[in-house]
Amino acid sequence: MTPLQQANQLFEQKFHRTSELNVYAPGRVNIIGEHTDYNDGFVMPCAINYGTAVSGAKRDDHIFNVYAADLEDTDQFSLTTEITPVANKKWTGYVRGVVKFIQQHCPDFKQGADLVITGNVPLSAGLSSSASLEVAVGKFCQQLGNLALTDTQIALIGQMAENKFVGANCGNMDQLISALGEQGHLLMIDCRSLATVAVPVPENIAVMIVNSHVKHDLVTGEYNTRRQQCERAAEFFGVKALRDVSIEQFKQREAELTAIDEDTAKRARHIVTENQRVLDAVQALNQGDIQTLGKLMGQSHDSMRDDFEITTPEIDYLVELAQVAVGNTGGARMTGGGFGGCIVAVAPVEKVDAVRQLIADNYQKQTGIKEDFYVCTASQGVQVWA
Ligand code: GAF
Repeated sequence: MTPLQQANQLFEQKFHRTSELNVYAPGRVNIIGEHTDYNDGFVMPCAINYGTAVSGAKRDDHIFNVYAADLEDTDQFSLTTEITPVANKKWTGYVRGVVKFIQQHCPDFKQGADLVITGNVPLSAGLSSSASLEVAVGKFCQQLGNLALTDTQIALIGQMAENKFVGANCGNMDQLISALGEQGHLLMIDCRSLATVAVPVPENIAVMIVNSHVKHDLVTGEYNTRRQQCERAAEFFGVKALRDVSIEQFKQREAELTAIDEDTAKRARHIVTENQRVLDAVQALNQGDIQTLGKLMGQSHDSMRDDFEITTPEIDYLVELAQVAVGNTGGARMTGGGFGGCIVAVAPVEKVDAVRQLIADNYQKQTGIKEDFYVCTASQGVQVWA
């Protein structure tokens, strides 16, 4: 059963009526361009065939009555009083935060609803389950209230909810791809101008995701530290964001920055070179050159491991195995925020079994952890179903 069918069914069971509005928003995997989004740079993710569904119907009051089916938990709040966070119930922040910031755009939005939420994005795996929830809830509200909001605005509201309500200082990539993804395509996003370029996934090429099932507690703290280091580097170069520093400009002053703060110099080197790798990857894909894409993914991983320092031994090992299995026909790298989560591998479909097998034979033996392996489809962004 799809998440939407499930949400529909659960809605009927829970509220004894038929849902009037059904929305689905996907998670994402990032092919290349990591931690570049909050540096106003470039990313190239795709939406995946795992996502979050919201089914609901209007109430005749101003209450949002929410059932999170997967957590078997509920939340109620009024749209006519100030919306505030609930302690120790993190998931409610994604819903409440989105509704709160929608009201900042559309102050007349006070329509109550009963809602059921369910999804199949693996949680805490770095595949953007929270962004897909934010975008699904945002789209639900837009449809419910017939609000003049574009999908891009909904994505940015989701990011704002995460930054200012949930308290995670993320960039805009995850929400944008969940809102704007295109079936069969990767989306190159300029995270400053928000311009997008859809790049077709070449025929016969598979996008594989391997969940390491490693998650470190320090994710939020380390993520914020990386952001601060990037901001410090931008200040050093006298620019708004590291997006504005070319590789040549970086090299000219690299030694000077290293002498002041070596870590900051390394973080900047990752961002400056990663932005270029995204642009090169677009070009390679447009020429159907998967070998070059694979090389760029490998360089991106090395840069995340050595310069940005956001990988773990388990993730490095998974990447190594995937790289051995795909050889020079494709590539592999860590994907997402880091400190665990998933790797992504791209290669001709006939390589899928070899990648799956090599990892199945070795990863658990080496780490004691069993991985999950997915072949995913580049999918459409947020959608409304009658
Ligand atoms: C997380 C964040 F939410 C994104 O904004 C992005 O920075 C990503 O890590 C790293 O590329 O998913």
